[in-house]
Amino acid sequence: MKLMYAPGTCAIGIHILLEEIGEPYELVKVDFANRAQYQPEFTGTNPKSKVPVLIRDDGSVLTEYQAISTWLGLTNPDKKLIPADAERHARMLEAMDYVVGFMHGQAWTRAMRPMVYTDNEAEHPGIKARGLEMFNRAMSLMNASLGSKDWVVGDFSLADPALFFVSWWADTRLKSELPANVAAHYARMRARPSVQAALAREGF
Ligand SMILES: N[C@@H](CCC(=O)N[C@@H](CS)C(=O)NCC(=O)O)C(=O)O
Repeated sequence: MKLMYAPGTCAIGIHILLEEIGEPYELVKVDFANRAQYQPEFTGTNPKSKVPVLIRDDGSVLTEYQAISTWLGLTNPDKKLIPADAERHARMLEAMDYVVGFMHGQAWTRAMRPMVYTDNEAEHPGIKARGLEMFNRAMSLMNASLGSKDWVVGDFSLADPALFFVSWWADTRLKSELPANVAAHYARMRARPSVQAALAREGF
């Protein structure tokens, strides 16, 4: 298996899951600084120009955090990354959709890449501000739904590395103070050997 990633991106979520699983995998770094994700060598593999990309042993390509993580969870049942219980399984999907789809896909993209929405630079500060507002509000909602649980749905699951990468961005890129329950989750994540290994291998 190969994980195509760029340092500092959401691909760290899949990287963490690969470390949790502990099977051999290769890392392939995509040079975002030189816009390699838009070059034919990369788009031939993923025409969406995004990481993470998982290239499986049969050569087939899987994209999107939720699809990749679900495949990894289902093909490694002994790691118990997907709850057996229907309620927890549904809550895991609910959290992942919110973090990946809304916090990252909508809020973070507005805050960091307003040019995706308009070429009119005069509008960029307003779009960024709206994105940050959406992101911070979503973080508060995640904080409330975490409550006193150690992990998003009780036991560690596919949703935890997703919450980790948005918390990591808030901590290291926004330098913002995480709300208490998310801060405790972030500290728990940072203490996991899988997270430490993934961060180290990406150069952090
Ligand atoms: N929905 C995708 C989002 C992937 C995504 O947006 N990746 C970003 C990095 S965090 C990317 O590759 N951006 C490159 C670009 O847009 O040029 C997922 O969850 O896997």
